[in-house]
Amino acid sequence: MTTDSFLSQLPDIDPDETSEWLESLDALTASAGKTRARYLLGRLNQHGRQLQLGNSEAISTDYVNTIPTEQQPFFPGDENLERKIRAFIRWNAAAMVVRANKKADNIGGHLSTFASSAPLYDVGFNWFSRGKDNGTPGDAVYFQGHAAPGIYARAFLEGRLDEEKLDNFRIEVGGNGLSSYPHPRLMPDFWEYPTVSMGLGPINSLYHARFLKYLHNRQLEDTSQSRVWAFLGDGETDEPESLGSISLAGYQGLDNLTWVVNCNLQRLDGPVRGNHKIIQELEARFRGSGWNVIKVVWGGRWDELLQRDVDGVLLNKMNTTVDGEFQRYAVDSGAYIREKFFGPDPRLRRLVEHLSDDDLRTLPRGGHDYQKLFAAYKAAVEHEGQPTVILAKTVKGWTLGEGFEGRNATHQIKKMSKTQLMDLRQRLRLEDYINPSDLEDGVPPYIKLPHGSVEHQYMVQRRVALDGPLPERKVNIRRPLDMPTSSPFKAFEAGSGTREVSTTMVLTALIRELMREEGFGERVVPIVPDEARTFGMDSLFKEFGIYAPFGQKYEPVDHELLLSYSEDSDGQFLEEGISEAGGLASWTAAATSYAHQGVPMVPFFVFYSMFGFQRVGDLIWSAADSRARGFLVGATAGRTTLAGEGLQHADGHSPLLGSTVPACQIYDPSFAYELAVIVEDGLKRMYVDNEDIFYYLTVYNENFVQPPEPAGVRQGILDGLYRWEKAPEGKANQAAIIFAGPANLAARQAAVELGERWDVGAELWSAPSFKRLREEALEVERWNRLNPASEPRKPLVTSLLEEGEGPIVAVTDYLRAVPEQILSFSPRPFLALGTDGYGRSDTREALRSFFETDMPNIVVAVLAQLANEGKIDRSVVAKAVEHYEIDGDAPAPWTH
Ligand SMILES: Cc1ncc(C[n+]2csc(CCOP(=O)(O)OP(=O)(O)O)c2C)c(N)n1
Ligand SMILES: [Mg+2]
Repeated sequence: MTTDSFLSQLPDIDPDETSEWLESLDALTASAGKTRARYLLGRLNQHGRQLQLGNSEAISTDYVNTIPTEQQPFFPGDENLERKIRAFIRWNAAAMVVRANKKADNIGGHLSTFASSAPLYDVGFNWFSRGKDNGTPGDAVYFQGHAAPGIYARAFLEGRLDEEKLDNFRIEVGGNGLSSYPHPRLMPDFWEYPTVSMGLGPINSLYHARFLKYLHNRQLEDTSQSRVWAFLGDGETDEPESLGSISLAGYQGLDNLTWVVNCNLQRLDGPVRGNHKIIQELEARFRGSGWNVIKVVWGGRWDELLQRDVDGVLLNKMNTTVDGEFQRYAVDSGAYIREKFFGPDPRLRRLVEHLSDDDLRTLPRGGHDYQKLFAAYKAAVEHEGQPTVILAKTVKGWTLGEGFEGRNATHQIKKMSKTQLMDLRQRLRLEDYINPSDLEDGVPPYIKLPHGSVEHQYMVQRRVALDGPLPERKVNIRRPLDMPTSSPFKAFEAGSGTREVSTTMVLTALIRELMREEGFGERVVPIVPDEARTFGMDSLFKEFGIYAPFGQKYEPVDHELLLSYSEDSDGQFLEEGISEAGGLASWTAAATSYAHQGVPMVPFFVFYSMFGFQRVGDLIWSAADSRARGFLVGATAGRTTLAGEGLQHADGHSPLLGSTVPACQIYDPSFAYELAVIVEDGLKRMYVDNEDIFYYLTVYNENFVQPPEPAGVRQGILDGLYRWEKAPEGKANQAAIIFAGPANLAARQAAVELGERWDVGAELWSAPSFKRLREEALEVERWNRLNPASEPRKPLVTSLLEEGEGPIVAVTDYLRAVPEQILSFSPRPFLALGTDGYGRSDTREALRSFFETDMPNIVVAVLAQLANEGKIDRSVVAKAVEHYEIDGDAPAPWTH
């Protein structure tokens, strides 16, 4: 309740007493001034909280450090030595980027980001973030992507990377390079979490922390010793993914999560909030979302000024100066700062009389003050019940000198002149380590630390104390996953008898069977973004419980029902609310649990298929980078099968979008048994053979009788194509129809119709994966091209389709481009039908007629192909068009 509504709600039971308090405040303000009055109000408020009166905390506080100087803890390390090591790291990070750009012109890289955040990382590396050496999973650290040079530079000094590697920064093709940003796909022993697409690191880290709590609360693993750290940029917080889920971290009390936002006030083009204050804005948003916020705004040399600021004028100036102006102070002279910041108010001017212009210019920001940062990190890890965000104010390009610091263009500068390098050498006090003559050729040398040197020993010992190096990706399966033993897949072989069921219902049944599987079921993680009822998955709520870390504090409205909404602290079902991004991040956390915790989990993220690759494709790409293993399921799939929902819902292209992700295995099964075979094989490939792949499956809501599994089709299902039914014999002409998904219905009708009415014997083929077929064919094509001396091989799809005769028509509920993935490998004339165009609302029948994928259109397509081959006369096609009342003059569906 806000203070105002609280006041209007409660009667004043002692108005005289109230007046007395108010009058004292009036008197105080009149005599001691507004600042003093505000101070006392603040103290009262603080005291009220200590007495647990339930008074609310301010959403925004003054523009000063959250931790007062007197509460700063003792720093246990050797600060001078750490500063020296940091100078080495800074130098090497810059040298690496400069050298890379000398070696390969314009290969890129970033200097200024790490320059502004070096101590933010050092505090973590030296004092807080845990490695994996004692057999535990340690901490998860999400590094800001374009700060990667600094992370490499540290690993080099520690002796984990050699000079050749550093010289191959961004030169990866030769196999001995360093990736531009954190990419576990490319450096699977080093990087753990991809971050560079802005916003994905933050949201993934958040759900990672939540997933650790989930594992813990479900007693699958004690994760209490692992903390998730994410370093992000202040500009990055503009991405909806960055802040979109922070309230979840708040209400779920993720005190195992710490975010460090490097508030250098700049993004790529210029200021993040030139006319406002990003730190204040972020403070309010995080506090309002239930986070513990620690601002580290000012370095220690401001303490003395603030202590003498009895009138509050300095505080007022800090509160009212906008970020664009602060950025200006970072680049301008001490005289300018004296004039503009301290100048207008004589009391302020007096405050800094004793300081030289140079002192003023170098008054440090909090994010460059090691002790302030140490205090903040310590407070963060000790804080219970809430996640913590540290907002650290820094200067972009700090220490890099005039051309860099605070400049709007600084983000993209990647070259340094000899003068700039000399300047850096001096600022970092590296005169004893860098010989000016070594800078002549513009290829700055690296500083190396001999093993046994004081600095090297200190660095390594700090990491030993914290259980080993970081980052390091080390897959150590500590809790192996036993495969299902009771053959839960068997039930789907027989088909559904006379019952009409959809593949979505089959999927739910399959997931339930897997979850009930002794010893395996507990590892299944069903994830849904507020759509379980649509998919019939609400039936899992009661049996397995919906995860709620603090349990269910209310009796649900449907408590009398068998399938009530049951939340539980050890619930298995992850109900993510309306956030596909959140669901995907949650899935990624579960799908990488085998690597980060050594506890393989089997997540099924089931979403409206339209809101998958299209909506959160970048998160899926980053999951692939993370080497995720699990199942993504696009439910209510298909452009004509989801009948009434229309343009924004009717997915006709997700398999095509998905096919752009190399690790993604895409299957569009028609039947229950296909789905079961695919999932069974997927479990084996991912969790027994340890392939770093994941699956995208499409399931539909159209009910029909599920046929039994024909003999000998398993391999065909997995390979992507198998003959489902032979053609009737004795017909004048032959053809083949390939189908996937619910298009099997029209295809099967068309085969019957072609035989009965048009004297064509059409065989039916099921193609659960055009992507798989295409990839196999491309590999063969490449091999043939590059091995001309050898006997040419034949793609599987070509050999299979050579088995029959006559033209081929392929039909799915997606764009024609989906089956056309195999077009160039077809040995026979090939025509794809599909749902190109915008979806719309209507009945399935009307939509399939509109998109020309129904039975009549398949028949006409087969006949037209036969006519093209000269097997029948074109007049037969004309007859068919007329017979089925198809309007050949109607505009194509994709044109309107
Ligand atoms: C989704 C996405 N959009 C754009 C970019 C390009 N980009 C890389 S860094 C950057 C600016 C980052 O600013 P900030 O987050 O403040 O980081 P800083 O370097 O200032 O610490 C941009 C726009 C990106 N990496 N990802
Ligand atoms: Mg920034």
